[in-house]
Amino acid sequence: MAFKRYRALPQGEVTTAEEFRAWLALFDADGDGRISREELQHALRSLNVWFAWWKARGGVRAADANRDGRVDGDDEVARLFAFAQRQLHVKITQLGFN
Ligand SMILES: [Ca+2]
Repeated sequence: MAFKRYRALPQGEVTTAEEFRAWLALFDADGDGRISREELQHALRSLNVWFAWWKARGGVRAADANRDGRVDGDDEVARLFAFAQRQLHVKITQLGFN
């Protein structure tokens, strides 16, 4: 598997939807510009989030407004960002650290 681990941002902080989007893009393994449940699961695992599979499923459900199974576009990314802040019990400033 070609998936690599990244340190997402120089300061390791994600405070805006744009930074969140840039961080998410690091996990877009197939490069299609959309985040699948599997890709989100990798992203959450990199943060040592517990129950990454379950939370990735919840995150895609919460964010996927048009129900195509992927998180894409400004609106859906913003919804996922809101979900991450609300539900993941991960301080958003920890995003980007491995
Ligand atoms: Ca979608």
